[in-house]
Amino acid sequence: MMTGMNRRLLWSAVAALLCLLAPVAATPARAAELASGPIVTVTATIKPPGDSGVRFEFSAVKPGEYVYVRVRLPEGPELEFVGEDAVVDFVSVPYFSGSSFWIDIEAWTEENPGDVTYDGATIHTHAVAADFGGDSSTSVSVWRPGDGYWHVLPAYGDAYGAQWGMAGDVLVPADYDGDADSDGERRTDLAIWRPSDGTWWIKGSETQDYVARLGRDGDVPVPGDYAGWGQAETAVWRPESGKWFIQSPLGVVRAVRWGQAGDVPVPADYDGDGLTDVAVWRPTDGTWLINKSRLGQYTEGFGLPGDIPVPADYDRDGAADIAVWRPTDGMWWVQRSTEGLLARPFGQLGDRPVPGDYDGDARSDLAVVRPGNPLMWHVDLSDGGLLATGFGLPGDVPVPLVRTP
Ligand SMILES: [Ca+2]
Ligand SMILES: [Ca+2]
Ligand SMILES: [Ca+2]
Ligand SMILES: [Ca+2]
Repeated sequence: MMTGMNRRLLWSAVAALLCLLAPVAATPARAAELASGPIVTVTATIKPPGDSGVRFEFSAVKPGEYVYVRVRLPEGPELEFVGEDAVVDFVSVPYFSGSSFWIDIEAWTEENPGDVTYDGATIHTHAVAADFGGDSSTSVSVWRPGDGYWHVLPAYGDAYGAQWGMAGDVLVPADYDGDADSDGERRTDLAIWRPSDGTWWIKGSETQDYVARLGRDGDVPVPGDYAGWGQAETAVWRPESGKWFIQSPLGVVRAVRWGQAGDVPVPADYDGDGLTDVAVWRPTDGTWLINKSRLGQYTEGFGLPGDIPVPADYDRDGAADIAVWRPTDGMWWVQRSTEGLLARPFGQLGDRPVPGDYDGDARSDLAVVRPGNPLMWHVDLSDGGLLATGFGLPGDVPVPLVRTP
């Protein structure tokens, strides 16, 4: 098992990428330091939906200097700013629609004209899956049904454990308290759903622990931020009727009919507007049926019977991509929303897919857990390199595990 120090070394390439977790939907805009260097500090603020845009503020360390800044966004023109007296005014970027994205920043001053360049920075508006460290990275993590212990190996820092839940419970980790703090960290909360009585036991990372009630035995829990609260709602899908029951943080339940018995619920934000979309995958013929919150209903055939749906954002445009993992040959088939089709072998028969953003670059990484003692985690890091680490015992449930047909 790797030590915290080794992990830090492993992630050293990532350390250059200073991550900012910006507030999401409906939360007040909040500034956080995005990147800093010897010459210029850069601050970015994402506005809530309805007032879309991202604003940047740049300031030179030395007062009185002119600051030159060039910003490249995934879409739209290159932006250039020049300002004096250490501060450039806030600048709106009106075509930004509200999702996680990557920006490249160059900044320099007249005194230091050369190569004062930041590699870039990621702005997340979505909570990262299984981010127990609050570092915008998926944590290698397992749950042990025998004693209800969660064992977590964050991308930064040391492994730790916490008891929450018991045998028979279903894992429903998500960010229920929307706890983006001044550092922009938005931590996933330990949470379980108990089928016998439909209770949700949530261990808030910022708020007090609390219990919610929704669903019954036979339902499939599908928490997500369906309405743009900036925090996960409790939700279940009922296979027999195809109904989704979604409960707001205020306790109001609404029902949506989508899918039918035999489908696999695959909620995610497929249109990148910050809101989770109701969606199912039909294993019998490989059809995806997605009710996009911004772009409306969408159907596509992708995948074969026997595949495991693994939707996530693999190309860092803020929209979840339709994707399957094929257990028979270990192939990942990803219909990336901006970068086209990806077909890549990673993993083998007997593995379980556990995609997530383990290196924190806002691009989901291909990942599998291989049975064994310990369980072996293999991650194809999107910023380069492989992570292979033993973590967990036979019988443990990998926390980032996706739902299987
Ligand atoms: Ca939280
Ligand atoms: Ca959406
Ligand atoms: Ca995408
Ligand atoms: Ca990644």
